Amino acid sequence: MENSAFIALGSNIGNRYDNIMSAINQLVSYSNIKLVNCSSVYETDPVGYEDQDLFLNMVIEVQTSLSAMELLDVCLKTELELGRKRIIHWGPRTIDLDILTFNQENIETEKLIVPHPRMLERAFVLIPLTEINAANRIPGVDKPLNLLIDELPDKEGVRIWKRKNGEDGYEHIGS
Ligand code: PH2
Ligand code: MG
Ligand code: MG
Repeated sequence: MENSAFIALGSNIGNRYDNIMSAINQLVSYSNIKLVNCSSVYETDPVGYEDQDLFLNMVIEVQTSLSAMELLDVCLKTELELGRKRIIHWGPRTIDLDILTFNQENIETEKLIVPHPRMLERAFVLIPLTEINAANRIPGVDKPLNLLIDELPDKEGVRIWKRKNGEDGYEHIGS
């Protein structure tokens, strides 16, 4: 399990919390993906395409022996298994799994860009990420996360919804 990745999760269709928990359980059902940490769950105003329901968002940290591309395939497969349909760009979704960072790597391929290119502007990503990113840094970015968050305009759109309950995280995440 030599690789470390942070993954953002979001949902704004159906039972949003169940969708997020099912996605995490699906990921950790792979023997080569281990859950290391998870943030609180936040309720967030939609960004980009605003005429849609509120999201739940959170960030998790995993360790994995998969490559970044293999982890992406697992994320996309999990989205499909949970019934995601891509209709409107940035529109409503049952589940969205975005790889934010993969080790300290910069990856630019057609299918995957890491660190996630829009994460720096998104309070719904940076706020949960800071909660669990002890280094307080994104690879290749000079500013620490807490300063990046200070500068974001839409922080009020990100409200705590379910606080992480201690070291064990969530009762719904199996092992
Ligand atoms: N995801 C988007 C577009 N807008 N807004 C919120 N609040 N949360 C999201 O996860 C989200 C979004 C595209 O991935
Ligand atoms: Mg996304
Ligand atoms: Mg996505």
